[in-house]
Amino acid sequence: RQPTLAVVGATGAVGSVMRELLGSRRNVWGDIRLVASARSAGRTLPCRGEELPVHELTADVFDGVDVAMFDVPSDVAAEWAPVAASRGTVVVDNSDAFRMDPDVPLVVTEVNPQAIRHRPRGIVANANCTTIAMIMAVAPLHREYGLRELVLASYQSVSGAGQYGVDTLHDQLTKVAGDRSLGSRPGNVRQSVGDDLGPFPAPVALNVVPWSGDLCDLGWSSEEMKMRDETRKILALPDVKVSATCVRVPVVTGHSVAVHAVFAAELDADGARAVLKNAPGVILVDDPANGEFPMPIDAVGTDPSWVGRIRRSLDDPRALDFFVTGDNMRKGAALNTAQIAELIAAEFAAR
Ligand code: 2RA
Repeated sequence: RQPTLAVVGATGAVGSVMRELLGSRRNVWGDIRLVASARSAGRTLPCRGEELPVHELTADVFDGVDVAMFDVPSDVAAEWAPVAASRGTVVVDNSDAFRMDPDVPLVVTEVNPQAIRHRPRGIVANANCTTIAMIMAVAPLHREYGLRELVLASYQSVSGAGQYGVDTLHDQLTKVAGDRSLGSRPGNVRQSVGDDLGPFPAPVALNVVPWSGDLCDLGWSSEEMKMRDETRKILALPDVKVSATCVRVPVVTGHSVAVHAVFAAELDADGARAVLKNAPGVILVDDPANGEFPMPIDAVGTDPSWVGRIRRSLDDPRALDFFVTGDNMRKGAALNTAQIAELIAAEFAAR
């Protein structure tokens, strides 16, 4: 039978992409129930070609729901995902509330789909957007060459911080537009942007901000810790070395990562290109002589991770450098969540 799906957080930025995907992907779902906070309940929203009512998030809303895709803040997910699971709903959660729980699989569907089978809490976690963009390219290379170490620098778009982040960048760009003196003297961009920094610790227009997330031990940010911890869990490499520096850039959508990957085996750039060309969910764009690189302005609105600038390290025949870009709202959030949910839907179809 076709399982019933709930979309929890249906009115948010990622929830909107989830609804869009439900209209464009193969239809594996029976009824779809849109769920949001009390504030949005009673509205209708387009989904799969019809206008559907938005229900308030309550325990009863999960009655008869087989699978729920959650895109809500972590504290809301921490409270409500177990409620849904206790009613027999399999939850696919896009927050960071459960990612490192040993009883919750952390899944990127092209990398470790088998992990969804062991889900004792009835919850499956979707990885962080920055991790997903990067791991889509690193995982197939790991299978071929054996990963030993990653040194990463992210270039994260403002939509990773939600609609508030997007609105903040556009508002700041409006303020700085046309003033050609900006950026040539200390502090003048700050003055022009003013005090409203939105979700960021510094102006993001005409700037890059080497910070994303919360402060963790020893000066690392939570976003940097996610890249390390999630990579280790998804690849089942608990000791692999990962160092990341996460940076916010004035891009609306599309997270990019510069990757330095060290492997057990020696490799060359052409061999790595051949691996990536055959990797599911990866597009190779690597022709610098013709100005072809992976960039967010091209990757936005698409499903794959775009990979290019592939070079073997000049100093280590086991190390590869490359650049990867992916749409953080799609594969980085809504799409991978939907793909996990579809794997679970297939279990219902097989019953
Ligand atoms: C960000 N990765 O870009 C976060 C969102 N989960 O801010």
